[in-house]
Amino acid sequence: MISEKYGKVVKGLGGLFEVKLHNSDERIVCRAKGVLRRDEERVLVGDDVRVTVDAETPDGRVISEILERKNSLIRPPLANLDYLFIVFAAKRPAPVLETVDKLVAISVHNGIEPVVVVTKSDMDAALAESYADIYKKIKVTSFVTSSLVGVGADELRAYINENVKDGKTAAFAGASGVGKSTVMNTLFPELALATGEISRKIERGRHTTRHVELFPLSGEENCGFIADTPGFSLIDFERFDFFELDDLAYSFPELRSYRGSCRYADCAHVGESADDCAVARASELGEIPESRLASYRAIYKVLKEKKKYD
Ligand SMILES: Nc1nc2c(ncn2[C@@H]2O[C@H](COP(=O)(O)OP(=O)(O)OP(=O)(O)O)[C@@H](O)[C@H]2O)c(=O)[nH]1
Ligand SMILES: [Mg+2]
Ligand SMILES: [Zn+2]
Repeated sequence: MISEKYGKVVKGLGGLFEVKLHNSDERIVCRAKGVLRRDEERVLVGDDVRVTVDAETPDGRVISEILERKNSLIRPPLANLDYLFIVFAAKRPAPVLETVDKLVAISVHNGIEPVVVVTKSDMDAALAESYADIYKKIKVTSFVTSSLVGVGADELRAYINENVKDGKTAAFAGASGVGKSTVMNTLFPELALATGEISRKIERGRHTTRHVELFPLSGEENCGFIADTPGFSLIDFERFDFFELDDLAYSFPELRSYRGSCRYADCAHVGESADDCAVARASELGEIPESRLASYRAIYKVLKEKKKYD
């Protein structure tokens, strides 16, 4: 007897996938058919899939189709995201805002709502607030938290409960050791995720979380899902999801309103003088945060180089 079931992939490890069936608590473990194990068409956590079940064969559960995706990311490897919580610490590890801004740009480019979470405010509350202010200024929802002294958890939980529902999916992403798993445990203690130490010498995380996993936020039908993901290392950014140079300015939302205001229609807003470039002018006036423009220009340079060789 062959039957078909539909569900969402919540975990994938060593060629086996765990699928939570729609409108049910039941989870089944299955493999994926050949073509769905290859690079471009690989099954991702977050995928809605059809599973073909052959009751007569052992191993007879196979993901036979990936249903249409809203979006998919390479890092973190997830499909159908609605929200990306971009997590970085006020200190230890010190944030690299260019990396944060890459994640914001990738979210915007893929139609995913970016949300910034600054952790470890107990280490330097003023610094944590100043980071959050950068993102508030450009109208990205931002939170300041400390899992150590219990700051910000109620606000963040309320935001998640209000928005991540009706089958929507959110993921926590960021460098290793910033406290992604810790903050998720503070928000939802029943998750009981493993958390790790920070190396004293190099002030980096130790890659405690090893795989992406999606957790239903309640047992209710059509609840929301949140994912914990392994922290990035710097090398990961070499193999990042990226997009065309021409799409970059659109992925920095605060630049959009200056479109058409520079002296030259094709102004790339890189290194132009404030006389010619409305973005440079806006930055001098403090309308655009300095670090954001610096990130934009750094990413521009990388994409421009890449375009040359494509
Ligand atoms: N001072 C302070 N330390 C924190 C806070 N949140 C987490 N930590 C510590 O930071 C370290 C790393 O936390 P994790 O939650 O494992 O970090 P992660 O982002 O999940 O790291 P990976 O799984 O490797 O990506 C642990 O030692 C935590 O105790 C915080 O708010 N304040
Ligand atoms: Mg973790
Ligand atoms: Zn310009």
